Amino acid sequence: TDSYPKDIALLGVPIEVGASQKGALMGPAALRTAGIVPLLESLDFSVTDHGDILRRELTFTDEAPPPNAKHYREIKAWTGETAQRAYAMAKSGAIPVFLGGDHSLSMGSVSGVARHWHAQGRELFVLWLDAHADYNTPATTITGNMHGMSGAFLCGEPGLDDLLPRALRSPIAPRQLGLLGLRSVDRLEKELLGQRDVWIADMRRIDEFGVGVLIREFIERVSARNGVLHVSLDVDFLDPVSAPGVGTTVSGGATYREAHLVMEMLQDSGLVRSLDLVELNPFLDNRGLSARTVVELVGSLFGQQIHDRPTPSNAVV
Ligand code: HAR
Ligand code: MN
Ligand code: MN
Repeated sequence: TDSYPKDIALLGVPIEVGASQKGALMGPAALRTAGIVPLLESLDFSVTDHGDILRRELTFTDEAPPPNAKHYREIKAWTGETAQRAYAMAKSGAIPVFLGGDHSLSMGSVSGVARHWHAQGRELFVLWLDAHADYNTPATTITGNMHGMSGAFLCGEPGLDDLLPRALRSPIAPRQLGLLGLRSVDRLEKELLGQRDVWIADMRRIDEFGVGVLIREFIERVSARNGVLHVSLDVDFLDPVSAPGVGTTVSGGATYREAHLVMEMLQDSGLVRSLDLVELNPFLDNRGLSARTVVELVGSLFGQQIHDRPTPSNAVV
């Protein structure tokens, strides 16, 4: 019904304190080095690269942080700025693509785009491609790492209530969230998720039914509500064979082709209006392999056909 946007807006969000390991702040640079801009241009998008949010320009508050939320004040500063930038980018009509940075950046990116779509009267669905559920709260977390709390925050779970000013927040309902690729969930986190109407396809379900059947089911949930879709791609969704450059690898992840099929089917759906690329840690990578893999997936998501891809497509040079 509405035509697909021809503009893509890139924003680097080099945040790393939400993760347990340092290095994700180099993610945006690695994604650019791997050629994300020329790739999107080759697919006929008009690309505007807004550069990176600069840490030194953030505003830090000095309130007492809640318990069990490491680097709360810094993440609050990133989240506020990211949410405002995300809202403006979505409002411009472009497809915002957020280059991370650890997964705590999604607290800002999704809040901003959700606020835009809420104002348009459209429901925003969020597809979380991840080994982890990221559905901890300060009450359930074991580690206190805030990249493990993004999904719960976005669904309005308690414990981080002052992270974003109310005017910048636009919580989604748990039924608008889909988790694909799970294989590492904490006990209390699982208990909380079990009480919510989140759509979940873990690796066991992918093995049994195939990722194509599952992703079609989720796409149908979105289109049945005339919704739009935000994709949040955590590099650890992929098996470490294809993407070792991430701080929290978990074996048994999505294969290279499974991940591409997800992207190709999302492209066919025409529903994707924004994207996070998170947790890439170039310090841990193998000669750019993971950055290249992610950029290739972006190609499939935005219309590159398998028979139009260079051969060999993922050679490490
Ligand atoms: N569930 C664990 C925790 O809360 C691990 C979270 C790891 N998160 C990421 N993002 N790598 O998915 O600490
Ligand atoms: Mn994650
Ligand atoms: Mn993860």
